[in-house]
Amino acid sequence: MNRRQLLNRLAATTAAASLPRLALARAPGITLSLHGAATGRAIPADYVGLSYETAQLANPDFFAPSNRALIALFRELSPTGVLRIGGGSSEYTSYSDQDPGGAPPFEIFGPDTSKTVKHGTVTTALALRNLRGFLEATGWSCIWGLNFGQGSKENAAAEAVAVQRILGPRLILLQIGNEPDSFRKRYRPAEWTPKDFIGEWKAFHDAIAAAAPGVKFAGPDISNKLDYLTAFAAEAPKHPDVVMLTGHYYAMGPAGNPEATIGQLLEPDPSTTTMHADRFALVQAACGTAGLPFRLTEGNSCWNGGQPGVSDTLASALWCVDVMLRFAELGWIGVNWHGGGNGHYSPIVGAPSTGFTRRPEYYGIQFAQLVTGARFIPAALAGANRFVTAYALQAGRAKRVAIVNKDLVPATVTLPAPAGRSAMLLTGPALDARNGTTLRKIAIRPGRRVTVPPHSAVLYTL
Ligand code: BDP
Repeated sequence: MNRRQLLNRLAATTAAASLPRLALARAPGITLSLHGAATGRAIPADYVGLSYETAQLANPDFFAPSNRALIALFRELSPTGVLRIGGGSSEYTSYSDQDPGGAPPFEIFGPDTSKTVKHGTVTTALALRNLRGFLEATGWSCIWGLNFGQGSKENAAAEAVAVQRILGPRLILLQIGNEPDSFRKRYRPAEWTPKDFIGEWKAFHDAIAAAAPGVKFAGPDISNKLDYLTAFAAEAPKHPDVVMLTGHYYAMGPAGNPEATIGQLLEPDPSTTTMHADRFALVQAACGTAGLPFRLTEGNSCWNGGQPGVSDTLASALWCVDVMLRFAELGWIGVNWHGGGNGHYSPIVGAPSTGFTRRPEYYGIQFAQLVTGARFIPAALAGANRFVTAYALQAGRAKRVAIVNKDLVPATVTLPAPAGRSAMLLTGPALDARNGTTLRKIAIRPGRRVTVPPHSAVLYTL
C-alpha cells in the first residue's frame, strides 16, 4: 500500500480528529547533536519484560520446561528478561498445594478484556514448579502478583510462601494486587481512598512478610490514578523490603474506540492514553519521595486486549521502540508488555499445541534489547517533525544512535559523527502491515548523513 492509499484507508476508517498528519510533513535537514557525556544509570540488563495473566497458570504445561518453542522465543527477546504474572485475572485466582486433579480449563489465556474474569482459576504447586523450570530455561526472572482484590491476607501469605520457596532466586519480588486504583465499585466501596488502600496494603504486606521472611515487594501496580502512586511512595520508605515502584501504561484505549488508530498511536502523546506525558513528572516525583526506581509492570498499545489493525501491525513495533527508549531515558528500569493467548497486542501469540507466532511488536522489543547496558547521552534533534525521534547512547566505548522514523517519508539525518558500516534496521512493508516486520543487520554507506527509510527504526554505531 502506498502513502496515498494508506491515507485514504485511514481517512475512511478514522475520525477526522485523529487523522495522522505525519504523512504531510516532510522534514528536510534534520540534525542530531550531542550535548555532553553519558549521564545516569545504564539501561538494566533486565529492562525487557513481558506480562501474562495469572489465569494462564491454570494450565501448568504453558510456562513449563516442555514448552520449548516459547522458551526459544523468550530467549530470543532477552537472555535476562522479566516475566510479570498478574493482570485482572490475578484478583480471581487462588493457590493450592495440591496437584491438579483433571485437565486444565483451557490451554491458553490472553489479556483479561472483560476486566472481570467471571470465574476463578487455581495456581497449583505443579504450575509453580513448571514455571521455575521455564524461568531456568529462559534465564528470565519473575514478578509475581497476589490476589488483593478478592483474596484474604492469609491466602496471600500462603501463596507467597509457595512462590518464594518454589521460584527461589528466580523470584524478584511480589506485588499485592493488580490496579488497586481501579478497585472502587468493583472490589471495594465507591468511597475507598488511597489512604484506605495503604491501610489494607500494609495489613497484607505485614502478613506476607511474616510468613515469607526476606521476600521483596513492589507496588502499587496502578492502572492510571497517580494519587495512589504518590501515596504508596510516601509509605514505601517505612518498609525496607519495598524495592520498586510500579504502574501500568496503555497508549490508547479501549479496544473498539474509533480514536485508537495507527495515527494516534504514532503521536508522541496519544489522545486516549492512560497516562499523558505531562504526568510522567509525577512518576519521577514519586521515585524521588520513595528513593526507589519505577518499573512499568504492565502495558501495551491499546487496553482491552488491543486494537486489531493497529496493535498487531508494524506501527505497534515502531511505537514500542520509541516508548521503550523514551521510558528508559526517564530512568524507568523496565517495561513488561502485556500479552499471551491470542490477544491483538500480544507480542507472542499461539499455544503449545499449535505453535507460537511473533507479532510485529516482538521485533520492537528486540530492538530495545539491543541497547540494554548503554547509558543515554543528552542529545537534540533539530529540524524533525514529531514523528521522527532520536536517542543517543554510550555503550562501552561505542556511541550508538537510534532513530525512529514513524513518518511515511524517508528521514535524512546528519549525525554528530560518521556512522559505522553496519546498522540494525527494524522495518516492514507498511505501517499497517501485520506480516513481514523484520529486525536485521544492514550495510550502510559510512558518513555523517544517513537516510532512515519510512516507517523504520535504525540503530547506528558511531
Ligand atoms: C488491564 C488489566 C489486564 C487487561 C488489560 C486490557 O490489568 O488484565 O488484560 O487491562 O484491558 O487493566 O487489555
